[in-house]
Amino acid sequence: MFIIRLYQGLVFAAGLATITSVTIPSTLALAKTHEVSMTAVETEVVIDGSGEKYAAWTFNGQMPGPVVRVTEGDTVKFTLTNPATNKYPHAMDFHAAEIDFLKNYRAINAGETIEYTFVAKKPGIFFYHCGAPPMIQHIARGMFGAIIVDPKNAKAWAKADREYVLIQSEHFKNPEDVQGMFDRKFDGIMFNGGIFKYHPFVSGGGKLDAKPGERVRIYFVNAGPNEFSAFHPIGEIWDNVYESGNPANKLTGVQTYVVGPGSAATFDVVVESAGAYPLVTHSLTGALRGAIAVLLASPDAKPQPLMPMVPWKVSVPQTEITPVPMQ
Ligand SMILES: [Cu+2]
Repeated sequence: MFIIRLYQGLVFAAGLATITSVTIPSTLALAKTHEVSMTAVETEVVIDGSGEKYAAWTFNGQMPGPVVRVTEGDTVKFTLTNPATNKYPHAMDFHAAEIDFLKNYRAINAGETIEYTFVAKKPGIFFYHCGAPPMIQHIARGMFGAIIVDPKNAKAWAKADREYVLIQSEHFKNPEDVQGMFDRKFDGIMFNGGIFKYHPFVSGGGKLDAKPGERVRIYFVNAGPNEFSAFHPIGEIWDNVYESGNPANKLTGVQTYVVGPGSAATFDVVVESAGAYPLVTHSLTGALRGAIAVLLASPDAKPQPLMPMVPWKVSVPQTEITPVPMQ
C-alpha cells in the first residue's frame, strides 16, 4: 500500500484507488473535477500491535479507506467496483454529497460497478461509508473513511502547521455477530482501524508527532456504528473546534467536544510545550479499550502522513497493553 499526495489536485489515494484531477474550463475558474475510483475488498486486516487479524470488509483493502481530499466547489466523479470475487453487495455513501440516495447509494452485487457525480459544495470533514444492508455490519467491519473538502478561501481559518485524520470506530471481535452490533456489545474502540494504534507504550504502537508551538489540525470522524465520541486532548485544550469541519462553525477554548456517530469535526490544538498529549474519547470505556492516540510534541518531530500506519505495520510483537493513566 502507498499514499500518493497530489497537492492542488488535492487528493489522496491509497492502494487500489485511482484518483485523477482535471481542470475544467467554466465560470468556476478554480474548480476541478476529480475521478475517484474505489474497490470493495473483503479481506483480513491487522487491528492491533500483536498482529491480530480481522475478517474485514474494506474500501481498497484498508481500514479506514483512503482519505479523499478536494476543494469546496470541486466535482467528484466516483466509481465503486465490487469485484466478482467478493461474496457480498456493497455501496458508497458520501456525506459530502447532496444527491439522491436511492439512485446513487444503492448496493451493487459482486461483479458490478456503479458511478455517480457530485459537487462538494460545503467545506468540511465528512464521513463516507458503505450503506449495503445490514449497514451496521458493513460499517463495523471496516467500510468507512473520510473526505476532506478544503474551504475555497484558505484564509477562512488559521493555517495549520500539521494535519492528521483520525477516524473512531467500534471493534466487534465476531464480525458475523450482527445482533451483538445492534446490542452495542463492542469489544474495543479504534482510531484509524487499530486498538491503541497510536500508543507508544504498546508494542507495535505508533504516535502522532508535532513540534511545540505548531497548530495541529485533527480531522476527526466518528464512524460508529453506534457510540458517541467525547474527544478530549489530555494536558491541552482545543484552541478551536469546527463543527463538521466548516470554518464558519468555530468554537474557541473547548475541553471536550462530542462527535456523534456519522458526524465529524475539525480540532485545532497548539501544544504549548514538549511532552505527551493523549487524544482520547473521554467516554472511558472507549479510551481504555483502544481509543487513545498520543500526540508527542518534540522539537525534532518529523513530518507524517495524514493517516500514519494505514495499514498497520507490525514491527515488534505485543507483550502487554498498558494504557496511560487517565486524568
Ligand atoms: Cu459493504
